[in-house]
Amino acid sequence: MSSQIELVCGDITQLDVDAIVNAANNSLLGGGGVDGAIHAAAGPQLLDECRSLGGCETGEAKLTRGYRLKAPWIIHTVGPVWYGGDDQEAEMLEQCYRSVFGQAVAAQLNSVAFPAISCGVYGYPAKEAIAIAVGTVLKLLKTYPQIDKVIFCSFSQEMHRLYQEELKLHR
Ligand code: AR6
Repeated sequence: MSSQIELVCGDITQLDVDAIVNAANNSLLGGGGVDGAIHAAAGPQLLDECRSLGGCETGEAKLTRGYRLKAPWIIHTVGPVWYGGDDQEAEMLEQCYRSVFGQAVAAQLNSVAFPAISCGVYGYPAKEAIAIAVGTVLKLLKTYPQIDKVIFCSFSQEMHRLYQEELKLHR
């Protein structure tokens, strides 16, 4: 298992990292789930900045400031909606992790915390999504050594356990 990866069970808005990742929607104008929690914790200036961004395609990522968060930056990405698995969901989910790393490297950030992108409202099966998240991040960490810490933040013990099991497979 990569020593750069940490698993945390809790609220991603409380984490002290360079950037937390938001599982947003194409409008970038807020929503429920982790998106709602991040907007509530960061404060209204986040929505003002998001309005200027012109939305975000699925699989892409955009950077904003973190405002009232401990994390100075937020990287917003839009995961795929799960339509059964034959609609390029896996490719798009992998692309989210790649796009987030692209933004983090461009902004010279060193630590990033991810929620389980697409695993809530967007319905992606958790085990499959976590396999993509962990596998893709392990590859990206080799390519971009300047990223020295990635946290996978779960919001439930069940999700936390799935990350632990997936990481064991890579030991
Ligand atoms: N900290 C960490 N993880 C969280 C938190 C939190 N505070 N809150 C929820 N999660 P979701 P999606 C977990 O639905 O599936 C929004 O409305 C949650 O338990 O937030 O990508 C957007 O605007 C789940 O495991 O994101 C979009 O419309 C994971 O975060 C849509 O939902 C992702 O769940 C995006 O859906």
